Amino acid sequence: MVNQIESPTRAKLDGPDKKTALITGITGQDGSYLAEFLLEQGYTVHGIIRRSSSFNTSRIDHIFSKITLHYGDMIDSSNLSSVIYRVRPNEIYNLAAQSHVKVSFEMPEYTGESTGLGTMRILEAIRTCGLEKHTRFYQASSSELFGKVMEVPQTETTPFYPRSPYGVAKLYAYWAVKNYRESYDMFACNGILFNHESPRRGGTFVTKKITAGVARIVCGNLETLELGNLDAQRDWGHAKDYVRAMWAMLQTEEADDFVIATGVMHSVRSFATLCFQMAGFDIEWSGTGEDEIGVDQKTGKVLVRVSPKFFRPCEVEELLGDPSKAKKHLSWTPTCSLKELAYDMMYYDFSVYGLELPESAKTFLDNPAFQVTCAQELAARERTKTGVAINVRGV
Ligand code: NAP
Ligand code: G4F
Repeated sequence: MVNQIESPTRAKLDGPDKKTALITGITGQDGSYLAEFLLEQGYTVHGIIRRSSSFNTSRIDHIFSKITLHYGDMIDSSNLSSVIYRVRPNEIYNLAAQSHVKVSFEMPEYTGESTGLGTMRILEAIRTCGLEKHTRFYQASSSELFGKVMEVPQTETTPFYPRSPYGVAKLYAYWAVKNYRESYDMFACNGILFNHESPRRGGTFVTKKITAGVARIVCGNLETLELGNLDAQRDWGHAKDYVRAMWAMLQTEEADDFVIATGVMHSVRSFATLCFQMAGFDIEWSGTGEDEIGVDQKTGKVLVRVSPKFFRPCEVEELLGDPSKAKKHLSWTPTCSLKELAYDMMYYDFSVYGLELPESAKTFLDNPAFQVTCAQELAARERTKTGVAINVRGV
């Protein structure tokens, strides 16, 4: 596979109907699924990628030859303006962010710069390039805005109460989007997305930590999985479903903000229980707080223990979204249940560790015909192993 990073000349104008999209954060979980989805819709897809001392494109290697990448960073406004000026996108999806809530307590200023001000930089670049009537803008807003929730479930009108530097940065970005919509009549939308996961989820988010942890325990690579707050509850959906909603928001007549969620909430403990059960363990929980453990009933082995090092200075205890507005105005509904999501992630992580999920895992699925989404990723891993997928970049 031979590819190039775009040289700094202006992009050619495509045919009248072919739309061009620019994705910040294209190397992330959502960016990679969105790029695939937009290619399927016939878009020309550009993405902004950070310079890294090691390859950071594993999630997009399988579409590398179909997209154009530009080096950039959310904290470099002249670079962002220059990319936007050259690409003249019809749609910008702003997904780039320091997206880890716990890390934001350790890097509050950088999180504010990239996740908060970064959004303002893009909005201002659209305006100064004179593209405010040409470019539609999607902002990756977050259910972390609701933080210490003021009502259950949360809707587009629920008051915000962020509980981390990440949430505070996203709040700034949320209001910047509203302000530019009202001030300059820009088509700019906030997608207030609740947690969404997938086989491509970053390894330090709790669902992926659990699914990969179970696979590592099965293959003998990990003794006990250490987690933080097991009582936290989240409304978890599949990232593949959620990128459809991002696109749908930019296809409406009028710019607006939408909650995207499944409307169902589960605890970290119950997600872990489900995953261990899918792998054939009979896990039982005992103790409370920092002393709680999850033990395999067959062997007496401690599978999970709590470590305070994963606690946050301020916790968001529960998040539950009401996606009614998106259902009504975007005709959007999630297709993947929590059990299917867990199965998809477990199937992938087991394959990564050279394992197969037991046949009995399927009995947890309400729909036994469920097809895993990770066939492409697994094929890409095989190609990489055999040395076929070597990217040659234009630098
Ligand atoms: P992710 O996997 O962490 O991806 C983040 C992306 O942003 C990566 O491509 C990363 O590049 C890039 N990035 C980080 N800092 C940057 C910087 N300073 N300049 C340029 N690029 C930078 O996140 P995700 O789960 O796909 O989420 C996408 C967006 O949705 C984020 O804004 C997140 O905050 C938001 N969101 C996510 C969820 C969720 O549950 N997933 C829910 C609500 C909102 P590298 O690959 O080089 O690190
Ligand atoms: O998986 P998490 O790290 O996701 P969190 O904090 O909800 O943030 C994610 O979702 C947001 C949307 O609501 C996004 F905006 C954000 O970018 C990110 O994608 O943690 C989920 C819950 C938390 O309550 C955390 O305290 O799981 C709890 N948890 C328990 N043990 C753990 C762990 N979280 C992590 N990361 N690691 C643990 O060991």
